[in-house]
Formats: sequence, C-alpha cells, structure tokens
Amino acid sequence: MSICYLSLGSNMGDRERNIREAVALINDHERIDVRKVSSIYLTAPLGYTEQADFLNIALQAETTLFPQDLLEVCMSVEEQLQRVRTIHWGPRTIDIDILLFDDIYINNPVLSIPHPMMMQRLFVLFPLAEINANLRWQGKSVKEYMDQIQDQQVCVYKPW
Ligand code: GSY
Repeated sequence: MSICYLSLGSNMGDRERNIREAVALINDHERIDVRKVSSIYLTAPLGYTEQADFLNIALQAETTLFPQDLLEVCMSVEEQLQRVRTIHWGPRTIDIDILLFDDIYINNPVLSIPHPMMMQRLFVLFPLAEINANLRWQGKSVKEYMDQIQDQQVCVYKPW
C-alpha cells in the first residue's frame, strides 16, 4: 500500500462541483482510498494570469496502484469531467496533479514526482499543510517551502 498526495484545481464552470465530482470519481476506483481532503481554497491564477480564479484542494490517498497507473486514473477522471483546455496554462474544468507518492522519485517525459512546481505554488502547499503539517520531501518540510513564498495568497472558500 502506498500513500500519495494529489492537487486538484478548477476555474471553469461550477468549480466546486467539478472538484467534488473528481474526488468522488477518484475514490470510486477500487484500488484508491481517499483518506484526507483539505478545505477548498480560493486562489488567484498563477502562470497565465488573465483567467478566472481557481478553487484548489489537496488530498491524501492510499493506493495499491503504481504511479503510472495512478496517472492514467487521474487523466481518465479529467476526461470524464470533460476537461476543456483551450490555452496552455489556461482555464480548465479540472486539473489533477500527482504531487508525492511515498518517497518515490520519478522524472520522465510523462510523469515527474515530486511534482516539479509544487514547492513554488502556495495553492498546492497550503492545502497540503492542512492535511499533513509534518510532510517533508527533498530535505524540507511543507512549512519551510511555504515560508519561502511571499508573493502569493490563498483563502479558505469552504471547509470540505
Ligand atoms: O497546474 C494547476 C493548474 N493551475 C493553477 C491552479 O490550479 N491554481 C492556481 N491558482 N493557478 C494555477 N495555474 C495553473 S496552470
């Protein structure tokens, strides 16, 4: 059994519903058990900033899948929610990123774990710290990564 952490975000359509449906679909998988889900956070877009605000969450799950198979499940859930993405880095109905998978390190053209951008994104770190304040990877704690970010804000939109 492995422990993984995922980040989910939506900034198109009914954002809260997209996120709740995605969590339900992930948990429906017979080899994934969602254990903890953060509050839902309202976050300003990073990257391409001329787009609507996002709702973001993080979740912790137990799984007997391999990381590559988990990625396929995430992509299938994105498809089931009819993810629309017209602009690279632009608006999307749902985005699901694998952040961490046990202490595994993977870096190939389709999958990088730990997620290479996660330490620069408060919309990832803040929800992650809510569900596991003791989390560490690559020699630092989630709080140390958060302390390095001064120019981003997140606020609680709704408890899970
Ligand atoms: O990779 C996640 C998609 N994304 C987001 C997001 O989920 N939240 C915020 N606030 N900004 C983002 N920019 C991108 S790309």
